[in-house]
Formats: sequence, C-alpha cells, structure tokens
Amino acid sequence: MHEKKLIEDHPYIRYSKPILSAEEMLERSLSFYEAMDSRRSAREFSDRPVPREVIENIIKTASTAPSGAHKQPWTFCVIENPEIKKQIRIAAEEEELQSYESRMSSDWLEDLKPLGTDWRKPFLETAPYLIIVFRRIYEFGADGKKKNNYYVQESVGIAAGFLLAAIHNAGLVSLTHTPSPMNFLTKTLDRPENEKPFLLIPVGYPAEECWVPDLQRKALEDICVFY
Ligand code: IYR
Repeated sequence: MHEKKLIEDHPYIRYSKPILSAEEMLERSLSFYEAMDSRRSAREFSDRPVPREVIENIIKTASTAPSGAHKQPWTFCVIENPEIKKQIRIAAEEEELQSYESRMSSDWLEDLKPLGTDWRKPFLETAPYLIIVFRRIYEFGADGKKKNNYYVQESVGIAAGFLLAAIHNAGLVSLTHTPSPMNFLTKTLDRPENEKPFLLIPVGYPAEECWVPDLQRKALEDICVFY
C-alpha cells in the first residue's frame, strides 16, 4: 500500500527516486541519448502488421506527459481501417497538392528539398496505423458549460514527444505529418467540436528498403548555453 496523506483535502502520495551514482547517471544519460539519436522520421513504411497492444502501450506512454492543471487535454485516434486510411489519404493529398502548387513560399519549398517531400502521401495507406493526435481546447463541465483547458499546445506537444519516443523504443518508425489545413480530419473521424487535430502520425516498420536524408544534428555548443 502507498503511504497517503491529505493536504487541504487533496490526497498526496510519497514520491522518491533512488539516488544514482554519478557513473550510473552518466551511463544512463548517454545510452538514452544514443538511443534517441538513432530515431529518424520515416516516409517509407512496410505494411507488416503490428500488434494492437503495442500501440495501446505507446499511447498510454504518451498520456504520462505532464499537462496544464493535469487536464490531459488530448485524444489519440488510431486508424487501422483501410477504408478510413484511404479517405484520409485522398483528403490529405488534395490539400497537399494545393499547398505544394500554390500555398507554400519558394523559400519553404527550397528548405524542403533535402527531405524530398511532395504532395503524394502513400504512407497514409501503407502504414498499419495512423495515430491522429487531437488537442482538446475545452471540456464540458457537469452543468454542460465549457471549461477551458490550460497550455493545451504545450501539453499536447510534450505528449506527442513522448509518443514519438515510445514508438522508437518499441522498434517502430513514425512521421510527424501535418497535412495543412487538417480540419478535414474532424469531419472524417466525426470528432466533437472541442477537439482540434494537432498531428497525424503514421506508425509501423520501415519499408524493407527505406532511405532517409543524411541530416546532421546541431552540436551542443550551438543549442545550449550554460550560465
Ligand atoms: N505538410 C507538408 C509540407 C512539409 C512541411 C514541413 I515544415 C516539413 O518538415 C515537411 C513537409 C508535407 O507533409 O509534405
């Protein structure tokens, strides 16, 4: 049994973490860094099936993220139905075609060249799962009144980061895809008006032959300042 006490009527449990030796911290921090450094976004997916329980564990991990006032302002929609994936692909490609042909600036298109992206999104049908992260702007209170959530963008961003890390840790790949605009997803998935699409994340194994751009990460000196 956890030790418990009440502070102003709210239940608290004791929390502690074992103090690790400097050596062990160094070893763990380095091996986690190396594990995360080997994560890459993939655009070429295999259709090899993935057990649903793995996806459930990944989503439970995402939902361990901290959030404003612990409102957990997120919904994860998981698409496995090929018909729905097809509908999403058609709608996303329609938007992307317009974006690539007229909405995106020439600077933007130039910046995307090393990534080799275009309006075609076959992975929306190939990947065994599409996880669509929705941010919940508000909730409906018991009286039916709208109650705003707090720091929704930050909270859902952190949860999405946890999601990507969990996917990578499970030996799978993902892509943080943002078809723009994304509101067609609200309609396709029949989501309530308090939810807005945030990210579309295909999940699966990489295709047998999968290529990713040879990107370099910024050096510590370029991203970090100690005072
Ligand atoms: N949403 C488009 C374009 C795109 C934009 C950025 I910024 C990227 O890093 C990658 C793609 C697409 O998904 O193709």
